[in-house]
Amino acid sequence: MKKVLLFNPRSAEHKWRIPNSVLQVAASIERQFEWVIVDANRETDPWNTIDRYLSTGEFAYFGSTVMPGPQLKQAIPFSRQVRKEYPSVHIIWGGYFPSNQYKVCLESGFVDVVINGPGDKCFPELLTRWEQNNLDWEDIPNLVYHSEGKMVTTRKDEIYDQDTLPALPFDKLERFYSLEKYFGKTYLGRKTIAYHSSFGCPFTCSFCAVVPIYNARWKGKSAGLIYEDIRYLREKYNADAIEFHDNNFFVSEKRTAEFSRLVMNDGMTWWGEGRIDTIDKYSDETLALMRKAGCRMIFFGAETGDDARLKKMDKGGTQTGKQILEFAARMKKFDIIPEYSFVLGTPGSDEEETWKQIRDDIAFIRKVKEINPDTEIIIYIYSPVPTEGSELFEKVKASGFSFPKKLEDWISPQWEKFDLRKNPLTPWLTAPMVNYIRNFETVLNGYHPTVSDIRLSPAKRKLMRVLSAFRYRNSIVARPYEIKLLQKIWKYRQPETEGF
Ligand code: B12
Ligand code: SF4
Repeated sequence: MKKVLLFNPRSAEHKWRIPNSVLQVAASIERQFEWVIVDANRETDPWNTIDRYLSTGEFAYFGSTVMPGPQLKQAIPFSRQVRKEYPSVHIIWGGYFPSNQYKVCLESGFVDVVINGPGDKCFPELLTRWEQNNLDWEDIPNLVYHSEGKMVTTRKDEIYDQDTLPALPFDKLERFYSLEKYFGKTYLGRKTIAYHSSFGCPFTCSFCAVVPIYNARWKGKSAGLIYEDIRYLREKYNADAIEFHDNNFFVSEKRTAEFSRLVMNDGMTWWGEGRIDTIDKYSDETLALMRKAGCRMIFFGAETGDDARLKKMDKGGTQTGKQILEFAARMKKFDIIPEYSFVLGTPGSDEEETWKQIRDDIAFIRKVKEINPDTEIIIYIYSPVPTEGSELFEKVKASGFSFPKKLEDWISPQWEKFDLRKNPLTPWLTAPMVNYIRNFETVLNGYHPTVSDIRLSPAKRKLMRVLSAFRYRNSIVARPYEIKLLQKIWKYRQPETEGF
């Protein structure tokens, strides 16, 4: 049997997290294939390590996970290099970028197969057939590849019962990289675990990359199994905090309450992502229980305070502007910090309406801050994802927007900004609009610096707040150079780009 190299391209400058994507893929082939992981976050020269492995001639498969943005900057050149120097090695990409943009990946000439969604069952099956020189893959789910000049997209499998999947091989990862260094110091604790406990999401927001892959389905690991992993990592490595990386950790109140009861006496602080309308249905008892069990902050997609636009975004559920405000107050009562993310810059019917939407959203964010000043605000600029058929995406296409036609174009500076949702190349957003949003964000971050930047001392926070007070209170946001300068000197961290 040939070996498999699993590559995690660099995704963060600091605070490496357990590379859960490739670790879960490794678990899926553990019994049949020998594998190694190259985590570029932990390498000074990742190509050198890849080359060292491949030059042994023992490897026939190079599997890379790819998120949009910075991971592409290594996934593209390294995959191209593998093809050039080791043409017999098969190249497989998985993760959110190739699942949503498979066409451009396959047309690159160096990606042989895209794993379209979870790889837990299709990847071992694909490798087994490849080993047997059997290229008949049409019945393997979750694949996209070229066959006889045509693109083949195989059927999507259901989301698997998470409790039946093999356990993550933490001990084997330790052979490549010391796990200690994966438990970074964050706002939540001295040693923070990154854990992923469910797949998909039951909703269909029209701007969200999870939707085309999971089509409103969700399945989570049971509370008991999550707790087993957490306890193992706590006992072995003294971890004291958890970032749940699920798209929607809180879908089931029962599971959340059960996990809270299990973790209650372990002194863990934790964070996860959820929906306002879902958690607003939680009882007061569950919310109190969660807080007591260490739930310190929850990330919510608030998106906008405008009910008509919430509807257009297919936000689903029952979220309204009024509820967003009331819920911020409710969270205050339970001492759980709501981290609200807003998506600004969705297309209006004309320039005037787009401007109005941006101004309304900013006014709404200020209102949220008045109601609960502890609310953390994350601002994204709308970057379309191909949610075919949604009203929003139809509008986007009608505006003349299209994704890059060549894979390499995704790593041009403009498209990188698009991925980071900082300055997208959407035809309806003018430069003054983007500047206005960015400048407001700078002033807001100056007046209300995030609590998650733990390097920012109380004195620095105070200085930044004093410096920004006049601008924030009087809504003067143009050219906030003095605040930008301080943020640059102090390397102010935005949790949306690098995590906590
Ligand atoms: C952790 C994470 C990060 C971390 C990375 C941490 C680190 N140090 O490595 C940080 C915070 C840096 C980050 C940043 C960004 N992220 Co991010 N991130 C995630 C998150 C929360 C978890 C990823 C994960 O570990 N999943 C767990 C694994 C087990 O699941 P999986 O990756 O889906 O893997 C399965 C399959 O996809 C497949 N698979 C995946 N890879 C491979 C590879 C092979 C070979 C095979 C066979 C199969 C396979 O099989 C796996 C097992 O079934 C996801 C959301 C999510 N829930 O997945 C977002 C997510 C991937 N990120 C996203 C984005 C957009 C970003 C950013 C680009 C932008 C932003 N502003 O957020 C930045 C980029 C910055 C950067 N520096 O790269 C989006 C992608 C959306 C899209 N349009 O495609 C997601 C989906 C969040 C979202 N809902 O919007 N991110
Ligand atoms: S609730 Fe969140 S994860 Fe679910 S579809 Fe909407 S934005 Fe995506």
